[in-house]
Amino acid sequence: MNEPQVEEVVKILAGAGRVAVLTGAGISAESGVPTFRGKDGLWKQYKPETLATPEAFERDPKLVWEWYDWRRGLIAPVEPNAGHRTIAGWESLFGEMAVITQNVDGLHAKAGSRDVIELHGNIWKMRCTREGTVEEVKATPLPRIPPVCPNCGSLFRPHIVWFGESLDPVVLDRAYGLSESCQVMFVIGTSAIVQPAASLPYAAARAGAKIIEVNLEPTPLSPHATFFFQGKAGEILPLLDRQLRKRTRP
Ligand code: BJW
Repeated sequence: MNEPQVEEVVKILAGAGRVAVLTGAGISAESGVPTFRGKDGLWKQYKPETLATPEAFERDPKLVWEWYDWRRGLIAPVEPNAGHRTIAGWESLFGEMAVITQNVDGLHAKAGSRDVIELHGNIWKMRCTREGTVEEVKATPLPRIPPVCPNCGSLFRPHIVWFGESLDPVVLDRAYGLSESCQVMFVIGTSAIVQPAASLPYAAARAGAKIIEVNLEPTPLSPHATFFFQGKAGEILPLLDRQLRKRTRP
């Protein structure tokens, strides 16, 4: 890593009180959770339109639930990695610190982050298609596919935001509020193309925040980021953290 760049970032972080972190599938990749795009991504094997749209669910709820049941089984034994843990540790370092994640795996909370805004929902939750009630169900494999609401017998659906669906306006408002009030925004492990999440770093930058991107590869955001660190989140974040702690607590 470029040492003067690390030094500069650490200096900025040491003086920052309000930090926001936007994460994507790449932060969980080192824990063994597949990403969506890229050579081993989920969308290489499965078509989003057959599995991650409301139309797909209407057409074949059993197929969609089988896919989610498989993913839930994959994620259940997975542990947060050094990237998630470093981010969780920052809650005690910065006055205000929030995690805005596109991930549905729950690994930020498992790592100890307390303020996590889940833009695209949570794979451990399901929602009644009739009543809109949300329930957390951790069983894997699911005893019945597709699952139904115990109250009214209607189909449950994954509590996840699919393509073409709007994000929860309360959740999105909070994400914009944090983006527009932070001094530093980390953007970690996201291809930075799925809207409206991809717009948050630009909103932060317009409001004066420094943008620090960490990714294995450059993204459309990279030319606009204040700093771009190329590499694994699970290596880069602990390194920045060590340097920062050396500086703030010599
Ligand atoms: C590492 C690493 C390591 C790997 N360390 N890095 C404006 C323009 C055009 C289109 C639209 C628009 N506004 C809305 C749309 C439509 C659509 C959209 O954005 N489409 C784009 C593809 C263009 N958006 C929507 O439909 C959203 N709804 C909406 O806006 O409603 C209003 C509206 C609708 C329609 C039109 C206009 C307005 C909803 C989006 C919901 C996204 N849902 C999904 C699937 C959930 C299903 C599930 O999980 O089961 O959420 S899509 C999928 O992508 C998932 C992710 O959260 C999301 C983002 O992916 P992410 O996290 O970036 O992952 P990857 O795989 O893409 O990238 C991983 C990155 O990590 C890579 O860069 C690697 O290099 C890196 N990496 N290992 C660091 N170790």
